[in-house]
Amino acid sequence: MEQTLSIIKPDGVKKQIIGDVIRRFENRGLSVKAMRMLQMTKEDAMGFYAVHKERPFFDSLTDFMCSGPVVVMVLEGEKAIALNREIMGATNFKEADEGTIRKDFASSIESNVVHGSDAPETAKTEIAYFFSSLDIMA
Ligand code: DGI
Repeated sequence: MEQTLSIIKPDGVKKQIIGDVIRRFENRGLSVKAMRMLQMTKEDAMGFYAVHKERPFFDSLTDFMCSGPVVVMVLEGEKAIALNREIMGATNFKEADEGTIRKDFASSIESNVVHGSDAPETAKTEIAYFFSSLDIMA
């Protein structure tokens, strides 16, 4: 069993597709082990995406991520990190496979509805960014 961090980004919350997104995870065997709605500050978003701080889109990305509430979740399952990313689809929705969340709901490369950790080490640090071990169900 593996855990990963999932975020339904501000565009997903605004589009009122929280339920649709979680349904897709659960349909594929991922279980929600922790969940919280919050609104990040600019500093929170900059910290979360620090790995991208040299990228030209960093300011825009972090503005977007604190533009409204998000839903953060810990998802658990077999190969949860890769499975979550498969369900999400490619970063650029134009390149995303049919039936993925981003293909069906994203409206730009930035407003792409969901975030998912990309490796075990990042999953660990991203989960710890939002949750304490007491928040995560066994
Ligand atoms: O792990 P991902 O979210 O699929 O992608 P990532 O970690 O490479 O990038 C993080 C987010 O940054 C991504 O979901 C959307 C945004 N992003 C990535 N590449 C670009 C971008 N935004 C803009 N405006 N332009 C980009 O080329």
